[in-house]
Amino acid sequence: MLIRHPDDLPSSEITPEGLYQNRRAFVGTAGALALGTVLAPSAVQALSHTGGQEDKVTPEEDATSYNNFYEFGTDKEEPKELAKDFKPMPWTVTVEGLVKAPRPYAYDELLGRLPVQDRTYRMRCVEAWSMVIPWQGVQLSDIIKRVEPLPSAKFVEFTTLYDPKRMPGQRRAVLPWPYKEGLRMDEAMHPLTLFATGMYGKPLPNQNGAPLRLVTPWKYGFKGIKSIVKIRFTDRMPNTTWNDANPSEYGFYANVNPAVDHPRWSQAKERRIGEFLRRNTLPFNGYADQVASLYSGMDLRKFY
Ligand SMILES: Nc1nc2c(c(=O)[nH]1)N[C@H]1C(S)=C(S)[C@@H](COP(=O)(O)O)O[C@H]1N2
Ligand SMILES: [Mo]
Repeated sequence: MLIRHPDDLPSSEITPEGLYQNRRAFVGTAGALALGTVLAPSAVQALSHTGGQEDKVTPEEDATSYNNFYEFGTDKEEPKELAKDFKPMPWTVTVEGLVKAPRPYAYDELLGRLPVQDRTYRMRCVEAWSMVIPWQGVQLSDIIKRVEPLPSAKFVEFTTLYDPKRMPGQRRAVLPWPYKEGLRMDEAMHPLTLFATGMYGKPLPNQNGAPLRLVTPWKYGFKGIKSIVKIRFTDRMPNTTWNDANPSEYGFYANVNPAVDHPRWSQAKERRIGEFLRRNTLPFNGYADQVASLYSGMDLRKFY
């Protein structure tokens, strides 16, 4: 992510047209998930404002073999291979900070009986490629309500597992471990924001962040922190890994914005995996109707 310009990406970035699948509408199988939950009525119009262009679901094979997960290697092909023996369960998420009862939650205790959402979202990576992924998961707002933050909580910080024995990429200091991300409380409570537990109707593959990862579809892909073991509520804007590693290139907000260039390349266009011609990148990744009001009055060139 720090090193390569999008135009230098290997041809493996571009899916051969032959792999292209013509699946417009994905019908989810929430029952395949191990949460013992009910499928929620689709409260949110997930795909909207495609800028006149069609959105097709990215082939599962591409979404599970071209990954960014530095805990399992810095090359896009490495996570699938290096994470294949990772055992995500049992899993515990520690809830800390400005919350009524800070304590560890077993995975099922945190998520059990919350409605499972089926949401097909566009994902736009800062490296100027994009995908369309059918996620299953729970609204982060439902989890936050369950753990009862205090009114003084203004931000939420998320932390990935740190365990170099299980995550071989952590044996090298390619990033300041553990990986961290954060959201403002209103972003975390927004109905588009998911904790994904599955994709393509199956439990989340290890390389995609098993057993639990964040999905905020109006933000660049790096916000989507994987394999989350800690949720901390705070009254101060938390540090984030990419901002710590390279503050001039990655800000806290990370809202998809075609008008604000990355210092080393433009964000105006993107290459959808599986397509040849580039598409125009849309403000807030096409979710402006749902989320732009969160940022009214903010200078989005300054708060990138
Ligand atoms: N813990 C952790 N989470 C992470 C990353 C990472 O390296 N470590 N990479 C991020 C980046 S830059 C992207 S683009 C997405 C990629 O998600 P995917 O592999 O499921 O497409 O994961 C994000 N979440
Ligand atoms: Mo990314």
